[in-house]
Amino acid sequence: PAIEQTFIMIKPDAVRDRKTGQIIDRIERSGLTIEKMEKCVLDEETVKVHYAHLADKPFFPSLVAFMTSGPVVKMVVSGLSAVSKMRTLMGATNPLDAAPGTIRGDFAVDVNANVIHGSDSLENAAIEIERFFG
Ligand code: YYY
Ligand code: MG
Repeated sequence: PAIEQTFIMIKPDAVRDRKTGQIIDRIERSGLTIEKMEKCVLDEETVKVHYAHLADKPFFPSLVAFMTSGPVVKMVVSGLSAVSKMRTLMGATNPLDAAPGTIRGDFAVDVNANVIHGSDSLENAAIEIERFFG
C-alpha cells in the first residue's frame, strides 16, 4: 500500500451537532494523519462543482442548500491507502446501510445529511484537494 492523500469534509449537520471532535478522533485513531484543516462556509458555486455528477438528481437543490447551511470542517488526510481507508471508516452513503462502528453508521440517520464527505478515488482526491485548498 502507498501513502496517499484524500479530501475529507465534516458536513454542516455534524459541525452543528458538535461531532467534529469525535469524528477527528476516529480518523486519528485509525492511524491516518490530518495534514490540513479549516472550518469554513462553502459558497453555492463550489458545492455545485463538487457535486456536478449529481446535478440531474431530484435531491440536488436540497443537497446544495444543506451543504451551504452552515460551516463545514475541510481536511487533507494522509496515510497508507488513505482514500479507501477513509471510505471504509465513513461507511455507506445511506446511513441505513452503514455498518455500526462506521462514522455514518454511528452519527448519521439521513442520506441527505450524512455527516461526512470523503473522496472516492485517488484521482478525485487530487482534484478535490486542489478545489478546496488550492
Ligand atoms: O460519495 P458519497 O458521499 O458516499 O455519495 P455520492 O453518491 O457521491 O453522493 C454525494 C452526496 O449526495 C451524499 O453524500 C449525500 C447526497 N445524496 C442524497 O442526498 N441522496 C441520495 N439518494 C444520494 C446522495
Ligand atoms: Mg461521492
